[in-house]
Amino acid sequence: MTFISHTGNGRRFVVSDIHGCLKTFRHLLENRLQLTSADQLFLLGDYIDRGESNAGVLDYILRLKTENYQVYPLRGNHEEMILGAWQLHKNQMPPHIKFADRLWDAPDLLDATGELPDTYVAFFKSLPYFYELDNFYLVHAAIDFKHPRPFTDYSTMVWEKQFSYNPGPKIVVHGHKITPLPEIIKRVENRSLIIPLDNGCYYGLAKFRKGLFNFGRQKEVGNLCCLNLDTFELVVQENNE
Ligand SMILES: [Mn+2]
Repeated sequence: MTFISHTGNGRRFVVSDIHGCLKTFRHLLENRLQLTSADQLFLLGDYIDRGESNAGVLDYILRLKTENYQVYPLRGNHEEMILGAWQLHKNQMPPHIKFADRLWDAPDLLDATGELPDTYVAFFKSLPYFYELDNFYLVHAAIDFKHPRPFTDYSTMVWEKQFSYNPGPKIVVHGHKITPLPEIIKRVENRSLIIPLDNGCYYGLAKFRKGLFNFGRQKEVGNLCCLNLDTFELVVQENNE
């Protein structure tokens, strides 16, 4: 079931591409939004890799769910990758090859024996590729509306970086492609049919800052953005890891 109804009077928030930045994510939810269990929180994937607190972000999301917060996480390409690597490892790898050698950037996810804990595997497997809401589609990367059955086109939904066609009427909110802040603000203000939310939060980490020249003006990336689906208010939280 991927249709999510707007229940009660709570707010509806969307956040994408947390990438291991737990402090920033918590500050956004707890201090800026003051999230309550009446609100719905949609997460567009890429919880892990790049930042330092990969396990921390997953544990926090799982804890919110346990505490009856209405959290709806989607699958990003980083979850797809780690799950694929894990399944390959379990099915095909000779036992002497450690899973850690196949992991890219999230060593803190592994237990003492170098395995991926069952709770994380179950979480990754549970993640859907999209949600449909009353006036929105939510997806990690893109939807190919020219595909005969777009919602079975899983690789586009987690990987595609080119996304420019949406016939409407529902707005698509997506992450995955780092988008400069002025462009995000413009798309939100215009209520565009395609709204990007990934502002490259992890570029606020010291180890990535030197990559910022790719984006021209530095102030335009490095924030975790949150969109209120009902008011179209955009909350921009600077990386504070
Ligand atoms: Mn991504």
